[in-house]
Amino acid sequence: MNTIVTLDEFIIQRQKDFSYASGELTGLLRDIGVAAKIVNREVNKAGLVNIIGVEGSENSHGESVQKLDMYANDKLIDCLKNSGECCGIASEENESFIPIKSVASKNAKYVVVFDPLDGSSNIDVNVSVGTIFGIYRRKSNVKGPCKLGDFLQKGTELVAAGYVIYGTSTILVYSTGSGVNGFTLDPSIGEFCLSHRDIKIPARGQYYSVNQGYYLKFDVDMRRYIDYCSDLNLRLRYIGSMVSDIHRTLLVGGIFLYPNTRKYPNGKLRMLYECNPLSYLIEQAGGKAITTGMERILDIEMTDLHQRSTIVMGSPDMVDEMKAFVQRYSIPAVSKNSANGVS
Ligand code: AHM
Ligand code: MG
Repeated sequence: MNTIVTLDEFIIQRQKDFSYASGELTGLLRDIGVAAKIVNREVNKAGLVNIIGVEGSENSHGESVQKLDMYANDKLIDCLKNSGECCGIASEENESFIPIKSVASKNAKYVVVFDPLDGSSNIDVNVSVGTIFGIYRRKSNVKGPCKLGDFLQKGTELVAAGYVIYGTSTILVYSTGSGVNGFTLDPSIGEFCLSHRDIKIPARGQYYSVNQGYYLKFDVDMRRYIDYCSDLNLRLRYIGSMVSDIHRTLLVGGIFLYPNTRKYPNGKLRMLYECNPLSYLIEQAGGKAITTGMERILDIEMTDLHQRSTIVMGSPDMVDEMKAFVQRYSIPAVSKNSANGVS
């Protein structure tokens, strides 16, 4: 008989592997797991209760906020506030970070960043959405409140990151820097159970994933590369929920792209809440993540909580090939400007 390993058992087991671990990170991960179960319960019954639909407010990016987003946001904040292991939170749904007063005189060492419900435009049509999170060790003094600088750290400083996908099954995938593991929620016992041990992304895959509807709004380099993917007979898959697109990419390989468009000249996806945590996971699984300017995502300096970036990530050979392709065929700056109608 196969032995079931629950998320809690696995986290505790892993803590024993690190002699320096104090248990705080372990506690945080467990609290995120609890919040994920609560959010999962509501996502699953979204069609039954009057919780779906636009709430009527706008988030800090000027986008309409849906009720389930706010529910997930509130639950994650509540769970983390009560944990006592976290001194501050930054959420995609909040303009500023939220300092947390120390609980039971603990001097919490970590800050948590998250996108509570990524892909929210998909909620009303029953397509998979997800929660993305990242954990950083604070830079400021543990005796005082957390500061902006605790959040504006490069992705290389992440101590843990993960996501939860609320899909055909609910799966939590995380890494603390020594590989990536996935846990599927067994609703009959209410536990996340180890189902995807030590995930390794294939070196290549059959899929490219990009919003092809924006094709004419992409730079010529990206258009050519997308044509090349099509010429290679790669299959196009684009869910429009980054967690779902990255989950597929992680398991079966492929390349995911969100280049700059006219509407989003710096790219749409947020560094802190989407690009960094998911790039960390992809790298931990053996993949690569760069900008369309060929810079490693995890090396990008952070200047703003809601900073955006372009992104190309996935199977290592495919990202390398994209880089080589664009470098080989890129139009020199002068003629590129004239190609875009700029004189
Ligand atoms: P969100 O955080 O507001 O849901 O936006 C992020 C989402 C990603 O999940 C997804 O990859 C992307 O936006 C889809 O954008 P588009 O519809 O422009 O292709
Ligand atoms: Mg998002």
